[in-house]
Amino acid sequence: MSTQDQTSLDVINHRVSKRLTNDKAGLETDFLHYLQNNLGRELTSEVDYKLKALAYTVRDRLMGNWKQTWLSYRENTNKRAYYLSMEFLIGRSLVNNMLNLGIENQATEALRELGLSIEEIEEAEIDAGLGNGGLGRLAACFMDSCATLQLPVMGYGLRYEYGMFRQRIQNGFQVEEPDHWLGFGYYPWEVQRREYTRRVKFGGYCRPYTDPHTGHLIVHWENDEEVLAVPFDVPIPGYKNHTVNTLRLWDAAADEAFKLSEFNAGSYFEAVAAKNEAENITMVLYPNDSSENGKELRLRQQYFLVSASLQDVVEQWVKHHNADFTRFAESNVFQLNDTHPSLAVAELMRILVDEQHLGWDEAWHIVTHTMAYTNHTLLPEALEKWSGDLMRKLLPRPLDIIEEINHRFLAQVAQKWPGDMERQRRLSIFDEHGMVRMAYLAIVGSFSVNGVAALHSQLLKDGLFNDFYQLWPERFNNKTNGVTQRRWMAGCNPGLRDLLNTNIGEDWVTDLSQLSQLETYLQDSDFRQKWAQVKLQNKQRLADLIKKDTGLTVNPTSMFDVQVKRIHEYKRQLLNALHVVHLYARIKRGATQNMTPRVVVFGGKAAPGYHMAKAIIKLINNVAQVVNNDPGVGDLLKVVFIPNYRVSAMEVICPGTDLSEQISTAGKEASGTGNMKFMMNGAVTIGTLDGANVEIREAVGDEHFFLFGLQTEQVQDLIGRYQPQSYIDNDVDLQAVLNLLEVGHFNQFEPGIFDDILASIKSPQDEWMTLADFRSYVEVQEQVAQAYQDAERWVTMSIMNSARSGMFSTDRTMSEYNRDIWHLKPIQVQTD
Ligand code: 26W
Repeated sequence: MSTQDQTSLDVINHRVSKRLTNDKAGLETDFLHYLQNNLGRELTSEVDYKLKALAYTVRDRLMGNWKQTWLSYRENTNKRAYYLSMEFLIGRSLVNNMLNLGIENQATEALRELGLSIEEIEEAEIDAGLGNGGLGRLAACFMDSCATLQLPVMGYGLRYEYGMFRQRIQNGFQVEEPDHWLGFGYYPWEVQRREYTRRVKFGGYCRPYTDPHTGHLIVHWENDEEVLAVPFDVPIPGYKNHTVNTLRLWDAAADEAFKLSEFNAGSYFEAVAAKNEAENITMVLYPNDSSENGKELRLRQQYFLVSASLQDVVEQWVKHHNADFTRFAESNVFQLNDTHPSLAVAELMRILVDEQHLGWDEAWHIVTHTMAYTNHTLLPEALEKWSGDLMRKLLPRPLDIIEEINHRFLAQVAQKWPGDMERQRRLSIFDEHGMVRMAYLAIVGSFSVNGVAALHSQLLKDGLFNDFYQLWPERFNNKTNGVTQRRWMAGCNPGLRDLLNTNIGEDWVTDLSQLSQLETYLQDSDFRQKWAQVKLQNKQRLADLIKKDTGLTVNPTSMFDVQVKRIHEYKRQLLNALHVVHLYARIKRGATQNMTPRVVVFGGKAAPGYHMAKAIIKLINNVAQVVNNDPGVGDLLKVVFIPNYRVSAMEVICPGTDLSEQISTAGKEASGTGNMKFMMNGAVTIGTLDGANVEIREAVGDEHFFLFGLQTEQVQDLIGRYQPQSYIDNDVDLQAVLNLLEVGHFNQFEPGIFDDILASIKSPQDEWMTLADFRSYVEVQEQVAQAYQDAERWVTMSIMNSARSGMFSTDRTMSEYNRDIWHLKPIQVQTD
């Protein structure tokens, strides 16, 4: 292009970008432009169109900075990080993007002028539910914080056509419905980038041959089927800082030209139908958290993610560095979100050795200096293992490579512990049944291994990964989780946001430690009153949601006692349910003196194949049915199961909560992150010493935290000699509760449906030791109830929880990942 052309292009570009103003008038013009000129709709048309018009208006304002960010990173020779995750639980994006752009108020005003309510439009956005729970939502919070910290981090994930299933409650049972979140149109926040399409291999076999020119042994992966990986990019704006990072989600597509030519004319139909097999790969998110099921399609998904993403990074590198890999390791780092993307260790070896023709040692040096692994669970049933036979069939070359990695690794083990065959057996990446232990592959291939809360990281070193810790102590570290206060306070709790802004300024939005200033307001009665008012308004908002979703009317002056999270035995929704039955029994026998009216709220999805979890949902709903319809109970107790718990529901739930239930069996919850969202929004926690609860209690002080239950060590000591019957024998309350359940008080016309639940908690084999903690839970719940009646004491606790929640921002978490693992330099995005 001539200089002349360039100058006139600059002029035009300038004009185009100046057209996009962030004032009310500019937003209004663009909104109407999209609604009328692009979508062909009127102000009176369906809300979906107005949402789309507003989303495009907002997205336009991200595009310039997105490109600038991309350019700054490309020009820059500094290091970059890639977050590899099978899940990104994004939720809605409209409010978040407007907030980070700083155009929320102007947009609200612009729409008001047109006679529209922005809330109604915001409510119409469907959650991008591309994740199960904690691990997926954590990835989304990380992306937000990295952009805000101006860190050059890119997310890589899968663009599932069906995200987390929608949960409907029918006659008290969970019913799963497909979540076709993309609807008929497409996702307004994504941009397809076909030009970066990659090809991923499956099947076939390996054939070694000698390069005639160099004499080197080369392995060819042949006769494979290739699936196209088409990237869709989602912009991730930082908070008012011009940075817009990228989340790249891969969509699987068949290579039509290739496929059709393979078949003769007679199999045309089969050839077209075969497209399905390729496109199936990104069809649906597996809805299991914490139990792996070894399905072939899941393995395909994992390899698809890893292969497309690594090819993407390596090909860009080759384009700009002419296949010189000497600086690759110091310029790139991959963070593996649990073991789900741990095939990355083998795949990067394959790319470097087979495709870039590096020697094994050089390639291994690169891999072990660029891979970092985060563990999110200690539960044995959640630890991934893949059958070697399945891998041989689907991924012959990566399996070869894993065998070679293991071979060399075990030689190292033999050197450190000569003659210790037992140790070699224990540490082998392949178990005695030829299954590949994915966590071991991840550890052997990574320079960093971290847990997600202090206790959890300690337990990894002491237990699960102890052998590896002895071998490589320097690899192990802790990174306590967090959540982003942009979404989980500023976005979802406008009442609190305004109160904070007027009293402590706005810095807390990017520096959550500023919340400690709240402690200076503890004696300020005007402030305290406003604090209580905000909470009450948020409880009214939650009450409205409950009314809309369940039909039940609840009183917002009652204590709102909330447990929302995936349904799992280790999280012990059952313990909470037993307490509810206990309160009900108390009311029925008239022991209501001094009782605090409560609304006990549950919410969460059960994995579709997890029978016990589904039975727990049914139990909660049946208890709710009986309690809520008993005229003798009234406002003293209401029980709610909110259907279809998801990110956007939590945005209403956490601001309106008084009591946060974090009651897992000690040592089982890696961290928890819901606990942090509640704390920031001024809820008080009742919890065990588990996961990040330990650090929450340390931060807020034990007088502002309700602790109960066995500790990790006590739980471990009890294994093998746990006798639930002894707790029953010594506890008349527990007897009364179990009796109501056993006589079928909550399932009068459904005999036997809770037998499995009863058997499990009464079994000496009950891993979760629910009955062991019943007495201390009930007693501490009584202390909670009394504390709530002392309104002044409760306000103090509420303010203190928020004030001391500063360290639970993912801004802190990401700074620590960067300081200890990534070593990236923040990059200020240049704007004109
Ligand atoms: C293979 C099936 C499967 C799928 C997902 C196994 C395990 C998982 C995840 C590890 C489950 C998960 O989300 N774990 C949660 O991660 C959060 C973020 O670190 C923690 O806060 C939670 O304590 C942990 O349960």
